[in-house]
Amino acid sequence: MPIHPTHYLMLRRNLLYTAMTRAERERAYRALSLARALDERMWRLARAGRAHFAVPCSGHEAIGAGYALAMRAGIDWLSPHYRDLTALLVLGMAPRDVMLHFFSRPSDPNAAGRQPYAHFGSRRLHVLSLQGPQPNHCSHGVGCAWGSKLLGDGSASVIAFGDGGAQKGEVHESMNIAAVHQLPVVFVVHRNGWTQSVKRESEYATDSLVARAAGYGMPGIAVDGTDVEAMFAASRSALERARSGGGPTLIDAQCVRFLPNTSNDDDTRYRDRTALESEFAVRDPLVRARRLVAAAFADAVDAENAALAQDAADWAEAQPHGDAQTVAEHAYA
Ligand SMILES: Cc1ncc(C[n+]2csc(CCOP(=O)(O)OP(=O)(O)O)c2C)c(N)n1
Repeated sequence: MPIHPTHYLMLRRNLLYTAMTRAERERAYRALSLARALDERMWRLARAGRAHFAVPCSGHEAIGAGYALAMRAGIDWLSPHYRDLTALLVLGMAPRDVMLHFFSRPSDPNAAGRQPYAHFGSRRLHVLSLQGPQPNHCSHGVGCAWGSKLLGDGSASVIAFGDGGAQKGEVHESMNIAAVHQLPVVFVVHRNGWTQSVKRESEYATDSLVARAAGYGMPGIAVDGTDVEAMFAASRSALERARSGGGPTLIDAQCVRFLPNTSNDDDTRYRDRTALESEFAVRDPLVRARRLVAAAFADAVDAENAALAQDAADWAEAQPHGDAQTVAEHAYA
């Protein structure tokens, strides 16, 4: 058998993996519902001109929830994709902190109000700072995983990026060096089939990206990224492999980007919203996750999260703006 056979696993509920416990399902639903409530509120606020930039995660929620639930918060490390709000929430970011970042207030714990929304980062939560140029954080994440190996501290890293970003040399170099040094890392591609307004066919010539794993000598797992249980199972097995010295894995998580690329984008100019809405009706990760919990529980959580999102937005918007005199703080030069 080759050293690192690529496994093409199409994970199906109750087939190849142990399902989540009831507590894990409820935790997952809570996170997906909170991410959706915050996402929708940010979208409306940006559209209303109350904040300058929103980066929606609608349709991507189950991917980040899957790996964040399988990570050990404060021990493992995340180099997030910018649609990773759910992962941040699971790892412990409070809704008010998300909104401080969204409103670019100086008390924003992600970027001290210096970066547009979705440039996540938290030393406390072990989330590496996300850079504007995509996906530069991949090599930073590999450096972090290399550090874990050198220290022998048993921590693992998750590095997430989009399928457009996956066409950059940065990802090739990151996956190659992670495999060469058998680093404790899980690469996750959020494969929504779009790079802003550019469709998949113009970015890469294959239906999926999982086969690339074999080229680096690591296993690849293809998973339905709108199924939080499948995402959790894939992440858990890849993280266990990383922690036990087995080296890196690539997870190809297919999903639907339901909203435009950002609040600066108008996707009606390049895709058919009616077809998208039909697809999302069956592939909305929140609707799918609802089936994993009791209806009364889901209703109560949704109501609680709507109130949390409103409180977080109202509170953060009322926080003081930055002082122009401090603009150069946190800059190296
Ligand atoms: C180097 C670089 N080029 C272009 C951009 C502008 N940009 C921001 S998001 C984005 C789309 C990236 O698509 P993908 O990686 O597939 O992730 P998705 O948005 O689909 O989740 C682009 C081109 C950027 N941030 N960095």
